[in-house]
This record gives sequence, C-alpha cells and structure tokens, in this order.
Amino acid sequence: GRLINIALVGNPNCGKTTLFNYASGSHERVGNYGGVTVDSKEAYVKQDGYELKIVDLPGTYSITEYTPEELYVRSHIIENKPDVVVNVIDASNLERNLFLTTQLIDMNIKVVIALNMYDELEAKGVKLDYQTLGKMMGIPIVPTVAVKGLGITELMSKIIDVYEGKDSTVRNVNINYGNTIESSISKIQSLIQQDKAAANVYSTRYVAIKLLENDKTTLSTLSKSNNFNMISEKVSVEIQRLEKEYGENSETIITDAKYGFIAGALGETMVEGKVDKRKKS
Ligand code: GDP
Ligand code: MG
Ligand code: K
Repeated sequence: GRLINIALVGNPNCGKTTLFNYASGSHERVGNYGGVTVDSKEAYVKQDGYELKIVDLPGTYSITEYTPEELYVRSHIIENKPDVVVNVIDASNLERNLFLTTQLIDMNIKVVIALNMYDELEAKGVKLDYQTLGKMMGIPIVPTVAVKGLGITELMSKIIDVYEGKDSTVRNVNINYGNTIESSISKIQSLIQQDKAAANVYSTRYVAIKLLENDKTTLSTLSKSNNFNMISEKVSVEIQRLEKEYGENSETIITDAKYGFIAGALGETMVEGKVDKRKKS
C-alpha cells in the first residue's frame, strides 16, 4: 500500500511506547540511529490500504536545543519531514503536555493529538471538550487508553484523514504572542522570507520565533545565507527590544506567552473534577 510516515512525539511517560507497541503488535523493530546516543524504534502497520511507518521518538518536554533528545526530535521532524506527527499527550497533565504542542503549532505541520491516559482524566471527573480544544489549536484530538488498546484504530483512521486532507479541524493556527512580540516576528519574517535556508525549515514564522528565542541551532541553519549578518543583527536588536520592554529574557517571554495560550484554551474547554483541586505549579 501507499506509505505514510508518522512520528510519535510527546513528553516522557505519556504512554508513547505503550501506544507504539499496541499499534505495531509484534512487528516492532528496534534500531539504533548512527551517531546519536538516543534511539528510536520504528514499525510498520497496515490499515485501509496504507502502510503506516511509525517512529517512536524519545520523550521530550520541549523541542528546543538543550538535550540530545530534543535535538534528535527536532532534526527528525525538520529533516525526515514525517507526513503526520502524532503528539501523544498525557490527559492527566494537560497544561504541561500542551507546551510541546504549542511548538508543533508554530512549526505549521500536520499533527494529530492522541489524548492518552483518557481513563485517568475520566477517573478524576475532569470534563474536557476536546473537540473544541482541537479546533482552537487546529489539531484533531483522539482520546486513547493505550494500556487497553482503546482509541488506537480511531487514531490511525484520523491520521489517514489528515494525510488525505479530509479533516476539517486541521488549520494553520498562529498563536497570538501579543503586539510587541508579533511585531518582532513580522520584522524578522520579512527579512527571511526570500531566504532559501529559512524556506527549507517549514514556516518562516516558526524560524522567526525560534530566532527570537535566541535559538542557536536555528541561527546556524541560516549561516550560509547572503543576508546572514543582516538577519543576525536584526534578531539581536529585536531581542534587546523585547527584553527591555518585558525585563526578562526573550525565551522566557515566549514561553510565558505559550502558557498563556494554553491557559486560555483550557479555560474555555476544561472543567476540573471535584476530586482534583486545580493545582498551580
Ligand atoms: P513513554 O515514556 O511515553 O514511552 O510512556 P510508556 O509507554 O512507557 O508509559 C508510561 C506508563 O504509563 C506505563 O506504566 C504505562 O503502562 C502507562 N500508560 C500508558 N498508557 C496509559 C493509559 O492510557 N492509561 C493509563 N492509566 N496508563 C497508561
Ligand atoms: Mg517510551
Ligand atoms: K499519569
């Protein structure tokens, strides 16, 4: 059948491997990728005339550049360009798990969320309007209980729908970072719009956001650009402007804005159960 390349990403302990093992049955193949200390597993699954190649990537809380796992996940997404990324999230820990999701939203790639540990969410009495949450993020959400194999077939069908462009929830969402940051994003974006190195890394908006976070990995992807000096100078100027206005480092400012987006989305879609008092950490 036709091949769909799928990558599983998510926080450590969200049930990614359990889901992978269930989906792949005994066809799982363990492989070490050369030159990296972190490994990933891949398996092939047949469904609806497709062959789904699923790669279980290392668990990460973020896709920045601070650990080998983060860099591995990031380069897999950027270089292998999976057709669909499955973001497995622990439903019992939504706020933290959705942080990674906001980075995938910035990347403007095809994503499906496996809302795993849905049993734990129900046990806590939490009410979540996950369809509306998905619409707010432009990402379809499928509840799963990987330990019991629940929702996996639905997840695979959803992946195929998204791959075929048939899912109406899918849309390009721009997280609104507020006027100050948005104006910095626009300025950087217009500088890199014509740049081939930047155009290679998904959306220029994503590249602009990463540059404003002072992400060295992203800056180095532009090192061959004719405009490199101009770009890196502009980035410094914008970072300084943001840090002066907010009194914090630019990465923190953008992280806070992402958590603001998550809080807003959950505020509209989630009602905590009686058993579990809202915890702030
Ligand atoms: P990974 O680190 O994301 O690969 O997570 P694992 O697959 O190793 O799972 C972490 C733990 O969560 C294991 O003890 C699993 O049995 C458990 N687990 C996985 N999926 C579910 C689920 O849907 N519900 C519940 N209650 N536990 C789950
Ligand atoms: Mg695992
Ligand atoms: K848990």
